[in-house]
Amino acid sequence: MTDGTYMPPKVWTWDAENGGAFAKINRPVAGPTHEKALPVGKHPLQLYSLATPNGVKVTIMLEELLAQGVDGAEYDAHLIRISDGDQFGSGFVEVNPNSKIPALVDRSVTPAIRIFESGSILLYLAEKFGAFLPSDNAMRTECLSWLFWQMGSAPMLGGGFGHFYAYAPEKFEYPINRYTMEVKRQLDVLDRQLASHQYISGDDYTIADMAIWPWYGALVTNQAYQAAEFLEAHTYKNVIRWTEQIAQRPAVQRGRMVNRTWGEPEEQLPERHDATDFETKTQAKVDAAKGDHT
Ligand SMILES: N[C@@H](CCC(=O)N[C@@H](CS)C(=O)NCC(=O)O)C(=O)O
Repeated sequence: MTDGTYMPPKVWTWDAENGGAFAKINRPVAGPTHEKALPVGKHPLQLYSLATPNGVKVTIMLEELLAQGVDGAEYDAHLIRISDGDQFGSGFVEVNPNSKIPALVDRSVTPAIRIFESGSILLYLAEKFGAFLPSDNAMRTECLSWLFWQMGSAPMLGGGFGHFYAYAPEKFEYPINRYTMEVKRQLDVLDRQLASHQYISGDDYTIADMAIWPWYGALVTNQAYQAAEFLEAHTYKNVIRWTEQIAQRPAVQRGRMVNRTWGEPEEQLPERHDATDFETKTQAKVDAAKGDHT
């Protein structure tokens, strides 16, 4: 570094202590760091996750399926603490070689099927249960276009804008400008689409909404990066209308709680193994029970 200008060396070397948030878990290599088998619960679907926007997509889908009476969608949701490096345990890497949540194992089939990447998981569940993905070819294609739009766009929001606006060790104008420009463009894409459509891909609520809502809904309601004012989120009126509409769905409210270990204790359900856990095993209930016994 001279005059504050970074000159890349001939060959990059790994500075494990670069000071940024998540520096502890970021590595330039893949594969497991330690031996650890994954727990397996009693249900056909085993989810290994955390309630980040990528994790919440899947728990919303599973809760929506159960709300429709799809018993085969019963699931165990095991907590993966990514800040502790659980995603680098050998068992997790066997399910997702990319070491990122969410990861799902379908044990209702033999041999069991592993599914990683949230978009792939949503599509797998939609096809397996014939739900939240239109059957008409044109509508199905539109839905999948938006699903894949999310997969390509959200890294600009999270890894680009969110990282440099909220997490980088210093505020750098260049990347913040670059990614703010892109995120505002993406919000405008959504806002224009939602001006003439109730849901992202048309009249029906689909896996495209489930994929997009946890990221862009959180952004415009100031729940991600505290950036709503900076981005003038209130100007994306159609995105806000859609965000609020989806937030009212009981399955969405349940899905948001699963594998959540921060925020209000009554909104945290660190692990979910049964539908009744929402009543009996929230962090608020656990804390209250501890209080009763001490
Ligand atoms: N494209 C992936 C992204 C998954 C992802 O980035 N997961 C993050 C949490 S939101 C993670 O597990 N990070 C841990 C790590 O990078 O080590 C998906 O949609 O499933």
